Amino acid sequence: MKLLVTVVQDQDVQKLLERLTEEGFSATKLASTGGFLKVGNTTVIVGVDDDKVEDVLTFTRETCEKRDQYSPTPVSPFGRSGILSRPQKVAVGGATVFILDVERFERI
Ligand code: 2BA
Repeated sequence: MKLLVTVVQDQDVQKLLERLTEEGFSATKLASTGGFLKVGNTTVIVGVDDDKVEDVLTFTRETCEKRDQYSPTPVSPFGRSGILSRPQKVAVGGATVFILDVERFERI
């Protein structure tokens, strides 16, 4: 069994959860915040059998979009805010997925 820990943009989470539920997967949604942009995102955790990992990755690819965002805090090329600072454009998503081995799973 694997645990997929997936960071997605808030705009995509509803589509992803609907798709996972339709396909019979259980998922848990956690509010989270990106360390770089310091804006809200969502972390979705899904426990699945090994042979279902690729299915979940496919649903994630199909529902989570890549978008450009600007860092809210100006970032200077010299590493701190200042007169030369300007907002930085970064490409966010579709999703960041960590795939972990699950040693044991119990539903009690
Ligand atoms: P944030 O940390 O807010 O990062 C948002 C986007 O900013 C990232 O998109 C990436 O394009 C850029 N970025 C992040 N750190 C950067 C840095 N040190 N220098 C320059 N640009 C940087 P994604 O890669 O799609 O990541 C989206 C969100 O996924 C992240 O939000 C974070 O919450 C999570 N994430 C990504 N990689 C992670 C990792 N290795 N460990 C833990 N969480 C991660």
